[in-house]
Amino acid sequence: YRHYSSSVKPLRKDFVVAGNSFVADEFTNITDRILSRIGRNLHLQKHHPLNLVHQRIVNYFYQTFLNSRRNPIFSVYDHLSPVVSVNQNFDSLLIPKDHVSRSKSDCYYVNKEYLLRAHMTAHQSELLSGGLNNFLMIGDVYRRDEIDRTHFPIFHQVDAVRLKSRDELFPNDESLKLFEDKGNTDNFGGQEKQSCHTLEAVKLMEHELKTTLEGLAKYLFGNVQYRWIDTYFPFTQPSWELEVFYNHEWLELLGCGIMRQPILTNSGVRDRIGWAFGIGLERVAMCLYKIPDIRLFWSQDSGFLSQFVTNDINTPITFKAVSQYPPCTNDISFWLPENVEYSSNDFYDLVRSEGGEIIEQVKLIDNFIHPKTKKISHCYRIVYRHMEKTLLQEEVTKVHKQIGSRAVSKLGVTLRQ
Ligand code: FA5
Ligand code: MG
Repeated sequence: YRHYSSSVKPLRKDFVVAGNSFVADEFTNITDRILSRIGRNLHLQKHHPLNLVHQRIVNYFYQTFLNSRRNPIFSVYDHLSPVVSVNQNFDSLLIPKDHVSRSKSDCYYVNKEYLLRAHMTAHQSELLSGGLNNFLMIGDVYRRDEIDRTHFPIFHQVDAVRLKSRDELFPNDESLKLFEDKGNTDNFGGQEKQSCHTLEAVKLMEHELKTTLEGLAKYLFGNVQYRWIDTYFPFTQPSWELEVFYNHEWLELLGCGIMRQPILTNSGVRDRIGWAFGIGLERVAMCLYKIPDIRLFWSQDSGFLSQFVTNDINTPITFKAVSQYPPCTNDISFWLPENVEYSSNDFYDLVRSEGGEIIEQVKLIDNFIHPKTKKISHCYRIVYRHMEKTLLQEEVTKVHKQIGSRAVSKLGVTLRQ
């Protein structure tokens, strides 16, 4: 037996994520609560609303893109492990080394080499290297974020890639080309195309991409109003977002664009041009079924799940709240530590770890710098609400106090009275 005295913690700690063991290092910031949800795979659970949306999106691609024998051409990858390398999630997608999306305060790192994927696009390069031309990638993605009705640190995305050769894009004109030799493939946002592409190739790809996605929006939501917004992604150029007008507001449904050519060439694809997009499943399901709170997707309560049992994935379903229990709001104020780095996302994770399911919202409501000492004070409002019962103030007080003392011991803050 090896004994550690209680004051000396082993420096190297082994732990298991999705069936593989890892050694913690200074990058490790996954919490037990996050770990415990890996493998739930809500998108694969029969009759789950996210599974209904998943199936509808796959169906749309199966029926829209057929080969000459009338077989679907898209292949579906929905069992990919959520643990990916830094190379998969960022480098392979040309995301700059100093890009903010890489930071520890935005991502869940397993250690300095691996993280829980922050988007399904992380799998693009490996599937391209495998020689695929048309594919969908579906799974759970992980981002450290604020906590409210529409944000949860785990959500689900469908990503798609479609590549076309010169002959497929211009079957009737031998003289048209995909590429022109302009050498420069840098991505300076705002340009209408990458310099290696011909304008005619990009315009045709843009047209197919946009018609496909407008068709998907109609297939999901019926006749909705939509609009295209120019945007920027490091891995596509040009890039767009599709917004739909639903339940009286504009909703960002997806991001998309023409794939940056170096991603293809680095994966061994030299003779094709591609489009890609990524769409969030929770957003779609919340609108489609009028689900008011993103935490409901994690409910194992039959009152929730039984509402989505159907033999026809296209049946209109409107979620009905089983009952509404009152919220219980408590504030907490503290001085930030002076010599240690502090990020609000660390506090949000701590609140979620301590309070679990009864945390509805955490919001920074006051940020104050003491004029003399220059110390910084934060005040957060925490809304507690149980999905299935009325919370008593004394139960909440217990959790709230525990959050306070954990913030002191783990984050080095000093509570204010
Ligand atoms: C991306 O994740 C890109 N990888 C999408 C992409 C793929 C662009 C391929 C181009 C080519 P973004 O962070 O905007 O982009 O997320 C894409 C979609 O996921 C959003 O439009 C939204 O539907 C959903 N989404 C993003 N953040 C959240 C969130 N916090 N909660 C729920 N859904 C979210
Ligand atoms: Mg976005």
